Amino acid sequence: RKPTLALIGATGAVGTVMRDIISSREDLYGEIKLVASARSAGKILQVRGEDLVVQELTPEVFDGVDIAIFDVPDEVSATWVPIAAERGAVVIDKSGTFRMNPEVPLVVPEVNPEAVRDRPLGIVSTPNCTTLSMMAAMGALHEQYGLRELVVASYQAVSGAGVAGSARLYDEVEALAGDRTIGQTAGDVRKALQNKLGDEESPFPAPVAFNVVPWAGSLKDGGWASEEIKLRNESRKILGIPDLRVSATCVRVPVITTHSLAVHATFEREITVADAHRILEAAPTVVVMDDPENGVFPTPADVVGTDPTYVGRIRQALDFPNALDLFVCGDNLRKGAALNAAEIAELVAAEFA
Ligand code: 11C
Repeated sequence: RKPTLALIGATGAVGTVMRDIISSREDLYGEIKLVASARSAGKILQVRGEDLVVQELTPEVFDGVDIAIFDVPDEVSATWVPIAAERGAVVIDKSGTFRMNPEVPLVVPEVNPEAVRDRPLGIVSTPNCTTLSMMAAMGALHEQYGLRELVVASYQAVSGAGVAGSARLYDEVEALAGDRTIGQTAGDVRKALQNKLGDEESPFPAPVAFNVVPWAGSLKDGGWASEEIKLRNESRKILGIPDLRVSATCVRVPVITTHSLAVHATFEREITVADAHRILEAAPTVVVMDDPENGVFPTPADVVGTDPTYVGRIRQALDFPNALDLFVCGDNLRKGAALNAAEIAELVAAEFA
């Protein structure tokens, strides 16, 4: 039997990509329901070439649903994921709410697909897009060389903050464009944005156009940003290395979509650039773009809208034994969010075959 699928948060940044991904991959589903808040209910959206009316999020909407993919804010997931699970759906949740719950598997199909079956609450979580951007590559290297430490700096796209994040960067770029005096005096970018955009709300704590912002998420103990803590905890859980040493600095950059990470990874034994190339080239969802002599490396502009994890700038660390430095790019809305959730849904759908 083909399972019934519900997409909750169907109108958001990830929801839009999700509809596209579900429409372009193997069609494993019977009925598909699109679900969103009361504000978006009644809209007509397309999936698999069909027009569907968006339904309001209510308990009854989950009746008859076998698999429910949630992409909604943490607090909405906290309320509604248990309701969907109680009504019999296997829930795939993109929020941060359940990821570290020991009874909820946190799944990246390239790394720990078997974990999807161990779901006592009927809930499977999908990781944060920053963590996900490096997991396929780091999982492949870990399998053969044993990962011990990760030191990471992220370069995160604004669409990580949803539709409002992309809108803000477009607005800021438009507001600043054409003035070649901007960006040369402290505070002039802020002032120009205030003049042009007034008090329009930004999801970012500083201008993101003509700038980089060393902050993503909310404040945690010790001055850490939530995104940095997620990257540490989620990497440990997905890779199954509870004592993995992780330190991260998460930074927002003026890129619409595709997160990048500069990774310094230490392994149990020596690993050469050739070893890393061999392993990563054999990993089905990883693309190696690494030819320094010809200026070949991944950038968000070349990666956005595609599915793989791209790795380049692979170097053996000069002063640190058993360590590699590398640069990873991944579309934060596709593998970072919708694609990973769709791949988990496919693992669950296979149980209905
Ligand atoms: C960002 N990674 O780029 C975040 C968004 O825990 O899923 C996703 C937050 C999360 O802002």
